Amino acid sequence: MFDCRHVIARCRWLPVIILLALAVLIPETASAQPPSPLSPASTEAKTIADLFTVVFWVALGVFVIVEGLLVYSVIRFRRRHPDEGMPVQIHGSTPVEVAWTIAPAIIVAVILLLTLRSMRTLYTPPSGTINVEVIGHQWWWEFRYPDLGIITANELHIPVGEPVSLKVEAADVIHSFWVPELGGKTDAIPGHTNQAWIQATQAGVYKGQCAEFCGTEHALMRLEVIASPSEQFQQWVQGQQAPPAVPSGAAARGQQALVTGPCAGCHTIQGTAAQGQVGPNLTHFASRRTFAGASLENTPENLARWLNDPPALKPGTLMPRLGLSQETINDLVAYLESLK
Ligand code: HEC
Ligand SMILES: [Cu+2]
Repeated sequence: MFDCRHVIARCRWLPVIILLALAVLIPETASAQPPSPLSPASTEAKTIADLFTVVFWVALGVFVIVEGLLVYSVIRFRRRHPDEGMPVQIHGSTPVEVAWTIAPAIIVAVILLLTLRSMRTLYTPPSGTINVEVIGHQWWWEFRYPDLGIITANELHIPVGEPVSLKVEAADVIHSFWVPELGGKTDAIPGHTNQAWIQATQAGVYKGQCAEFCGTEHALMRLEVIASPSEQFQQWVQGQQAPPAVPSGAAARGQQALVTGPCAGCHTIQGTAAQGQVGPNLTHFASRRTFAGASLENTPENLARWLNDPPALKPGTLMPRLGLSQETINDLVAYLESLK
């Protein structure tokens, strides 16, 4: 038979070695630095992170006290000799029970009050100067600025320091809008609007991700929030409001192919006959850093690969493979990359 005692005696240091190895290896593999809710860059994310910090230290204190008493008792009252009898058996102690009922009740009440205070901050948005409708689609995000007449995809532009009101909805199934550094998750539910707001405190590009499993490409349903100083934001707004440049040469052939081809049934390009509502609005496609749910960098090479075979880059995507010729693809790329 396998004798456990020998293995344990010999490998007494094994758990320590494993823990040390993990402590060294985990930060190594996690060096890609995913966005963390603990490095908040907005008023509401900070509210959440501050609450988390308090709860964390309280929980750590409770853990240390409880585990400390436990370890102390285990060592202090252990059976020292095999012939030692049973210890005195006791049952119940009113003072101790009162203490361990009241102390946790106080701790939980304090945490409750702090939580209610944070929730009040989170659910009373400062009156937003900018309104955005956030619409989750399988598997990309649509952003509409109804007051500014802008519709874009996967990249939400906001000015730093100003509260932005979000109305979160979904076109098909339930999604969840989540940008860890800018705030908590907001469910995107078909037929129901949820409210949220963001007030970015630092300029930057913040990565987000759909946080509710929504089908095949859930993992590639990403987004970016681009928070920039007010003048830069205004420049972006003007760029988006301007009609796209009139194409010439290859780009003009690309426009022709797009407007007369199947693309027009799914995509809108303002000022053209393409008015489809299935896929992202492409009016200012070239102004975006990324595409396809912020999963691909917006370069002519990636765009050509995408137009050739979308499901090869994003299996399950609702944009089908259209069997376009290399020439048509080149023209379409020239056109789309001219839509600044
Ligand atoms: C059946 C509807 C449909 C057709 C037809 C279609 N698309 Fe799409 N397209 C989509 C959908 C849906 C997406 C979003 C894909 C995703 O991110 O998963 C998309 C994404 C795109 C994108 C990336 C946009 C972004 O910002 O993420 C481009 C560019 C594009 N399509 C161009 C075209 C062109 C050009 C054609 C015609 C040759 C075309 N599409 C035909 C539905 C369609
Ligand atoms: Cu989703």
